[in-house]
Formats: sequence, C-alpha cells, structure tokens
Amino acid sequence: MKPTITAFEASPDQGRGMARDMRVRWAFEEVGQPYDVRLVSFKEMKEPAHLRLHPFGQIPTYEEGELALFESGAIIFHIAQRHAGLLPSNANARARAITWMFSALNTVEPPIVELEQSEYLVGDKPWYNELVPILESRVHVRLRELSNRLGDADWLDGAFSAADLMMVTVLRRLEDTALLQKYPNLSAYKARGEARPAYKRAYDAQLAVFMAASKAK
Ligand code: GTB
Repeated sequence: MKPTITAFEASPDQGRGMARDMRVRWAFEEVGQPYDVRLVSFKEMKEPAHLRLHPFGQIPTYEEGELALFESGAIIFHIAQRHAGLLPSNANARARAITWMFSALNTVEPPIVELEQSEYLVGDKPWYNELVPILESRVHVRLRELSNRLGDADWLDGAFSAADLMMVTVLRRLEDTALLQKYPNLSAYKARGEARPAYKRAYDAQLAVFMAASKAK
C-alpha cells in the first residue's frame, strides 16, 4: 500500500525544502518507496481531522492503511525498518545509526531551532541583539563537537544511513546563517548529502508544490 504523508500547502520557505516533510520524502526516495502527499493549509492543520493524525497540529504525518504516525524521526525510523537501504543490517551498527538519528533530533537540532525561532519570537525586544550571540554560541558548541567527530569521514558511522539523512536535514536549517562556514568538513558533509540522487528527487518534488501554487496565483 502506498503511504500518504502531509506537507504544507504553502510552505513559508518558498520551495527551499526546509519543512520536515523534506526529510521524509528523502527517506522514501532513498528506499524507492512511492508515496502520496496530501497538502494541508495552516487552518486545516489545527482542525479535528488533522489533529486526529497529529496531536500537535503539524506536518509531516504518515498514513498507511490502519497505521498513522507523526514525528519525522519516528516516520523515518519506520521507513528504515520496513525497507533496506537506510539502516545497517549488523545489529550494533544499526543501534549506532539509530543513536545518531536521536542525536540529530535531540542534541543538534534544538539549539539550531532556538536560534531560528528567536528572530520571529523575540526579534522586536530591546535585548534581542544580545541574545543572538548567546544562541549562536550554543549552536557553535554542537557544530564544533560534530565536526570533531566527523573528521574526514564521508558519513557519521560507515556507510550513508538514516542518521546522515537526518543530520544533513538538520544542518540545512543553518543555510540562512554563516555558522556552518566555519566547519568545512560539515559543509562538505551537507553538500555530499544534498548531492545524492534521492535527495534531489525529494527536493524537486517539494519544489513542484511551490511552483504549482505560484502558477495558480
Ligand atoms: N518534531 C516534529 C517533527 O520532527 O516532525 C516537528 C514538526 C514541525 O515542526 N512541523 C512544522 C509545522 O507543522 C513544519 S516543519 N509547523 C506548523 C505549526 O506548528 O503550526 C518546521 C519548519 C517550518 C517552516 C520552515 N520554513 O519555512 O523555513 C522550516 C521548518
């Protein structure tokens, strides 16, 4: 059965693939699983039908027959469990890859999101300009640590896995900043992920949503 995910009808990123459906699309493309997308408006996301799928009224969601999931991490883990290609078969290597997936979501992404959200949450406060370097320094701590660990390896732990897919999508969130430039190996790592054919197919698919909406206007 073809799974259906949800994505923004009108993504604020204007087709740059910054919303979290992008990582799910990429996972599908990596394993060769066709999928459908149901586009939802901001209003629909907060209505009962969508809240039954996602208690926090967000995208992405995943539906396949009786199964409904939310949280991009859980969805990608589910896809990776069901298909070969995103997690190693060796049990220890698989556990390590899952550990990296969690660390992308729980350790690296939060300070990046805090920085990203600070501008629209408190950008008008008189102390905002003092807050930014503090938040940036928290991001730098994680980037420095990640950079040290990655070293000159291509991927986080052996072959490309769902861990890299997750980490690359997290690092992409820094595109509007200069923070990543300080870490050439992380910039190259991100570029390596984005150069994968599956990434490109996923990117083009979400861009097509934006292009179609722009044409319809
Ligand atoms: N922990 C959840 C997950 O990993 O799935 C977080 C899901 C989430 O944050 N969803 C966002 C959402 O639905 C979209 S991805 N927001 C609407 C709401 O909460 O009401 C976050 C996002 C949105 C837009 C951009 N952008 O335009 O650049 C980037 C990232």
